[in-house]
Amino acid sequence: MNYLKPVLNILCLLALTASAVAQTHEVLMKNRGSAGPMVYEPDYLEIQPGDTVKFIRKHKSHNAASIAELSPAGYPGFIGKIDEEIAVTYNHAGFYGIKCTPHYAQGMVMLIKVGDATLPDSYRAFTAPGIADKRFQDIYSRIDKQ
Ligand SMILES: [Cu+2]
Repeated sequence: MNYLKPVLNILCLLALTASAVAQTHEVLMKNRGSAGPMVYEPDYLEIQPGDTVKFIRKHKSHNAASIAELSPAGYPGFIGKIDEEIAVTYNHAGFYGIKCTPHYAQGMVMLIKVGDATLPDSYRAFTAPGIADKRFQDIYSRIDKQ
């Protein structure tokens, strides 16, 4: 039965490698979704450092851009072009707010949690424009219920 040991070692190694592989998560940019008009689906993601989020153009005239007030200190941020299917890799733990530039006040926002992080109080205190504020408060209440 000695032949089993190297096989088990290889299986363990494979399992460890698989869990360490970075993933790509897809977010749809839509004119309408289950939460109403102008949405990202999903509007909340929990990912691991090294993972990538790709924004898919389900409908036209949307983009994805970081929100300075809802980003960790020192984060350089990004602004995708309209209709660009931008892929963003997150290497550092924290919460990252995303907005569609033309539809920010119409509530087209989402939040990404990377790794181990606690939602900062400054995020709750920040008032996003228009419907975006209600959508963020809704996301925060879902996080609080976890
Ligand atoms: Cu949009």
